[in-house]
Formats: sequence, C-alpha cells, structure tokens
Amino acid sequence: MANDVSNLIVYHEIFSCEKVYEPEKAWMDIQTHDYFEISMVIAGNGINCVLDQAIPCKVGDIFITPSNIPHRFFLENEIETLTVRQLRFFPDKDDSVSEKLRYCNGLFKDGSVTAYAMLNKSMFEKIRSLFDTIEKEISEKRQSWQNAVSSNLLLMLIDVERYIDSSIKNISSVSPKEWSVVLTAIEIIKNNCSNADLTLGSISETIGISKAHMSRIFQELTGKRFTEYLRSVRIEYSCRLLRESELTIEEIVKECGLRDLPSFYKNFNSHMGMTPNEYRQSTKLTHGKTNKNSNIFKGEKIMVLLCDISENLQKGKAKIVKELVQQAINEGADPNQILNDGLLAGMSVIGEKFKNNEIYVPEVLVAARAMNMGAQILKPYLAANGVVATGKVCIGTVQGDLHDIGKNLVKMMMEGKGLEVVDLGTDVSPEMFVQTAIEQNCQVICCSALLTTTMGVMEEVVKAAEAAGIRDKVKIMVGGAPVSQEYCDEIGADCYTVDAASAADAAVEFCK
Ligand code: B12
Repeated sequence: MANDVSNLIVYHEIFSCEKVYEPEKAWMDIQTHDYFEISMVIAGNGINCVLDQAIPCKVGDIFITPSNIPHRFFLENEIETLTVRQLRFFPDKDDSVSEKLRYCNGLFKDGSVTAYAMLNKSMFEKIRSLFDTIEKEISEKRQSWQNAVSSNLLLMLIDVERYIDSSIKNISSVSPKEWSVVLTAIEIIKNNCSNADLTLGSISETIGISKAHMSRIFQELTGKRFTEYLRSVRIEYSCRLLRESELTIEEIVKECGLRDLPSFYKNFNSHMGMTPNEYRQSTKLTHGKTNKNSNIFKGEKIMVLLCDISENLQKGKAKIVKELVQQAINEGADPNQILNDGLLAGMSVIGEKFKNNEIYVPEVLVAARAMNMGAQILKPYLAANGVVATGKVCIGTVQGDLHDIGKNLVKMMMEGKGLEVVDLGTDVSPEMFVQTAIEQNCQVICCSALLTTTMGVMEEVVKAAEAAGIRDKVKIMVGGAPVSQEYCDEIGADCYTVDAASAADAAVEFCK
C-alpha cells in the first residue's frame, strides 16, 4: 500500500487527559479545531465527548473526527487515567476545495461504525495508508498495543469500505455547509439557553435559513429533534445550577429559559433518572452533607403528575386525565394547583395551538372534554374549603357562544362556597338571564363570554335587567377571556374577575 501520507500530518502527539467529564459542563469544554483528527486510546479509559454524545472509550478504540465537530476527551473520574495518541492533519488542498468532499465523522468502536457523513474514496485511501503507517509503527514498537488495536483497525477498515460503498449511491443530502449551519445553531443554543425566547424559528431567522430546512438538517445531523436538543442543553445547565448555586428550583427554571415548572420536573426526571432535588441532594451528599427532605421529593412527584395531566389533557385522553387527577389528589396535591398547573396549563397550550392553526376544533373538543372530566374529579375537593355561604346565583354563557369550560369552573367554585347555582348552559339570551333571576330569586347573574363577537350580549343583559326593574336587586358579574375590568365598567356591570376562584369569592360577598 502506498505510504504517501507525510504531507497530510501536521501534528502527532501522545497526551494524557486531565479534565474529568462533567455532563453539564462538557459543552463548555469541547472544542472545534481546524484539523482532522484520528485518535487512538492507548492507555486507560475515559469519555470522548463528540457533539453532545458522551462515548465511553477504552484501550484500542479509534476515533476519526473531522475538523468541524466539537469534541474532547475526558477522564471518567479523578482516579482514572486516559492516554490518547492523536494524529492531526488537513485533507489535501484539492480535496478540501472539491464540492464532492465528504467529511467522515466516524466513531469506530468494537468493529462497528457510526458515521454521519462520508469520506470520498481518495480520502479514504489516505486514511487507510495513514493507518497502515501507524500499524507498522505499532508492530515494530509495541506488541501489546498492536494486539489491542489491530483487530479493531481491520474491522474498521472493512466497515468504512462497506459504508462508503453503500453511501456512494446515496450520498448524504446534508452538505458540509449544512454541517456548519447546524454547528452554528448548536453554538447559539449553548450560549443562549437561558433565553426563554430561543426557538427553532428565532435561530433559523438569525442564521438566515428556513425553519423547515433547519429542522430537517438538525435532526439528520445530530440525531435529535431541535426541541429535544434544546431541552437537554437546558436540563444540563439546570444541573450545573443545582450543584453550584443556591437558587430555588423556580429561579433555576427561569434562569434556564424554561417557563413551566411541572414540565421541568418531568423532563429532568426522564433525562437524569431522578428529581431535581434528589440530584441536588445527591451532589450535596457526595460533599458530606446529609439533609434528606422527603417532602421535597413528594412535591416533585406531584409536579411530574401535573405535567402528565397537562399532556394527557392536550391529547384528549379524558380517562387518563381523570385517573391522574385522582392520583395527584391521593399524593396530597393542592386541588387548586391541580386545576391551575395541570388542567388549565394543558388547556392554555391547546388555546395557543388552536390560535396558531396547529390544531382544529375536533382536537380542542376532545381536550375540553378531558378538561371537564378532570374538573369533575376535583369538584368535591375544591368545594371542601369551608362551606359557609348561602345565596343563589344563575350563570350561563351568553347568546351565540358555546364555550362552557370557564363557566363550568366558575359554577363549580361557587358551589364549593355553598352557593346555589342555576346553570343556564350556553347560548343564553339576555331575557333568559333576567327571567331566571326573577323567577328563582337569584341575587347574582353571572355571564360568561369567550368570543369578542358575543361580549356585547353582556351589555344587553344589563339593559334587560334595568328594563325589568330588577337592576337594584341583582348584581351582574361578567367574565371570560376577552372581558376586562374596563369593559365591565363600560357596560355598567357590577363585577369582573379574572378567574373562577375570585369569581366565587365576589359572589359570596354579594350574597351576604
Ligand atoms: C375550548 C375552545 C373551544 C371549544 C369549546 C368547548 C367548550 N365546551 O367550551 C370549541 C372547539 C367548541 C370552540 C369553538 C369555537 N371557538 Co374557541 N376556543 C377554545 C379555547 C381553546 C379554550 C377556551 C377555554 O375553555 N379556556 C379555559 C377556560 C377555563 O378559560 P375561560 O373560559 O377564560 O374562563 C376563566 C376566566 O375567564 C373566568 N371566567 C370565565 N367565565 C366567567 C364568568 C364570570 C362571571 C366570571 C366572573 C369569570 C369567568 O374563570 C375561568 C376560570 O379561571 C380558546 C382559546 C383560549 N386561549 O382561550 C378558543 C377561543 C376562545 N375560541 C375562539 C374561536 C374563534 C372559536 C370559534 C369561532 C372557532 C371556529 N372557527 O368555529 C368557535 C366558536 C363556537 C361558538 N359559537 O362558541 C377564539 C376566540 C377569538 C375571539 N377573541 O373572539 C379563541 C380565543 C381561540 C383563538 N385565539 O382563536 N372553542
């Protein structure tokens, strides 16, 4: 075999690693070089971190890393050693400008090959001859090393060849230029993961490529979906903060660019196999402090449940939502927390997706059904807090409007406070509100509206009450997402509240 590789080698060294691998910090240590590397582990074992993959390595393992992939060897812990022999070189000039040049990000371990891109034939030949040189050197100098490496080497060459043959027909659709786009995206993510507004869209815009294109090449090259990758970087950052700071979990969630506490708990758990506080505790324990607080862990279990509630509600899995709500209650979760951070959190994601045309009416309907079923389970618990008030109210969603989730919640909370509630359902005319108030002696009329086009009916209710001569005997409460205090004042209603709990409190006051 030709042995013409000397002009390619720019550097050749044997080095011992000093840095211990720390998952949450590795991304700050790994580096991109402008040379192509071939590394062989010649003593000890450790971790080779390539992009965000931590690959355990031992004697005889060989890694080929192209110039544009961030990577670094680490020790697994302080007592291990890891010695690596490395050849660093540039591809020859003709190839480097060639359009056809394909880098090989190959990890060759135990005879297997994982390659994201491919070498061209001539590069492969060069690498093969380079290895021939190394192999010759090994056989001359160190018998034991040869034994460890040569079988891997042979298998690797066979694998690479086979891989190249199959890939030639199907050259990766991802070009070297796209590699650098993805790497830029990764850099942006790592340097800005605290920014809650960091999204696939914002990064694509910064780089100047379409969202769909970025999404495709990101997944193709990293093997992970963008959101999944961003999440894992944030979780890793949160680990660092848990270990090194005194910040509360809420503060950490914010600092890591995350908005939602329950999903943080859930993602942390599935990523790290333990809860954030367990993690914090375990790092403290290794430093000699023991302060196990089982209440903290219990709270975390609840967070995971709340996140499950929200996710299943979004999928419309009413039966599961019911079960999870019951489970959260059994775990001792606060019913208000289940309502707000579980059910309503899920509903607000649905609202956002509906607004953005990502989902349509059928999906919203099944989610709404799940919401209502979950709320039914909560009802007795929400109601349990001191049943003292007496009074009667009627409630309904105004004419033309079929949204009833908010109205049902308000009703539930009011019943929880001991009020008798006449539920008029949805699509209720002003006359029906007033007539019911008169016939059933209601002290309060409650109108709910979710559409800007139906809000106006609330004003008609006020006018109808005036016309019927009951305005001074009955209070009129208004609510629903588009309604505001200003609007309430403008139409001459008596009270607006932003949520169901305060609506119930206000109604109790009116009924005293
Ligand atoms: C679920 C939903 C539906 C479901 C309703 C199912 C059901 N059984 O209710 C379905 C699929 C049927 C639906 C249909 C439509 N919907 Co819709 N829907 C929603 C959605 C996603 C959630 C609403 C909800 O339940 N929120 C959760 C509850 C708990 O919140 P809430 O109602 O605001 O109630 C709280 C407070 O406001 C307060 N409160 C509520 N009522 C009252 C009353 C009083 C007296 C007080 C004091 C307080 C109070 O307490 C509650 C608890 O805290 C919203 C999006 C959103 N982000 O709000 C769109 C939304 C309301 N819908 C919208 C639209 C446009 C429609 C349709 C016209 C769509 C279409 N193209 O057909 C139809 C209209 C049908 C009709 N005639 O009513 C728009 C309204 C836009 C606007 N500003 O007018 C929204 C905002 C979505 C959007 N951004 O485009 N929808």
